[in-house]
Amino acid sequence: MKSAFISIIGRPSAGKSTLLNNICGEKVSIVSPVPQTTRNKIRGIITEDAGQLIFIDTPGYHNSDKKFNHYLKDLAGSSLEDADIVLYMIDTTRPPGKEEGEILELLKPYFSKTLVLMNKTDLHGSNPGTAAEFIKEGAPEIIDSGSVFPVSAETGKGVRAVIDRLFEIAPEGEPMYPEDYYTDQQPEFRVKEIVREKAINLSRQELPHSIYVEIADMEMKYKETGEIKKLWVRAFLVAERESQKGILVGHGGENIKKIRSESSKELNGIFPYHVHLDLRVKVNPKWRRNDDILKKMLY
Ligand SMILES: Nc1nc2c(ncn2[C@@H]2O[C@H](COP(=O)(O)OP(=O)(O)OP(=O)(O)O)[C@@H](O)[C@H]2O)c(=O)[nH]1
Ligand SMILES: [Mg+2]
Repeated sequence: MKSAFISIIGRPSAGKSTLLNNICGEKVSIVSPVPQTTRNKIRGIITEDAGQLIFIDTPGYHNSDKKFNHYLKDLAGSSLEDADIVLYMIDTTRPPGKEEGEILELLKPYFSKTLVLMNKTDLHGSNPGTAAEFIKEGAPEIIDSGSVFPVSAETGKGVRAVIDRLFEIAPEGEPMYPEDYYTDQQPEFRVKEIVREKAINLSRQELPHSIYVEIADMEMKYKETGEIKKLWVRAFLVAERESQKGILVGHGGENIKKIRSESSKELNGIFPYHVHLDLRVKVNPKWRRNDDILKKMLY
């Protein structure tokens, strides 16, 4: 049996989380058009006859002096050491540029265990040739070993070839999780992430980085048989400023109602029991500069 930890790394919005979801066949990691959506190491798992692959989705790698970005960058970087295999994802619709060069530099010690995925090949603007040139220049050994794969994380094109290669090169080992597991995330974390995704996708571009979700209260209700009947959750969408709170709430509370109903719909599709969500908005000024909050939230 094969068993491997596989870290997915790349620039913000390269499509790392989309890939993870496509591989697992479930919504494991939240996705949005806004860069820096993922803030944690998210595990997604697949088990086949050949063995088990455990994928670790990471925050988009982005250099910036802000404390918040340092945390995210460290999370992504720290996932490399422990990984058996690294999937380096490039968005072929964007020119490589300086940021891509920095990632390649970071990956240098791990080239021998790195596969390059050229993503978004389904889009008109995709230019895999430019991405291949970039890799050829900075990491010729990866090209030489045939470890470059064109894919579309969105449509799934080319993804099976990557999985087959992963099973081929994965080390021997026993599975770490039961075979029906596709993620190890706790319900509380999944609720927070789904609500954050809906809030990002229903907000203006400048808002998403300023929000996080806090669970104030969560209670499982059981049937007499001991089965879970209902999960009752009270959550807060937390913004940095009053003005942002206003945007999240929307005119007559319209926006927050929409965030709540879209979140509820998705949560009820994910969990095998009914989820009741009570969602409110509050302000926590400058939370992105607060170490205590960041430590609790980003891990
Ligand atoms: N057309 C197309 N869109 C894609 C593809 N992969 C990702 N996207 C889109 O690109 C955007 C970013 O995707 P994510 O999966 O959130 O990217 P990410 O790398 O996880 O981003 P961060 O978490 O911010 O680092 C979303 O709007 C996706 O729908 C692809 O193969 N084709
Ligand atoms: Mg992501």
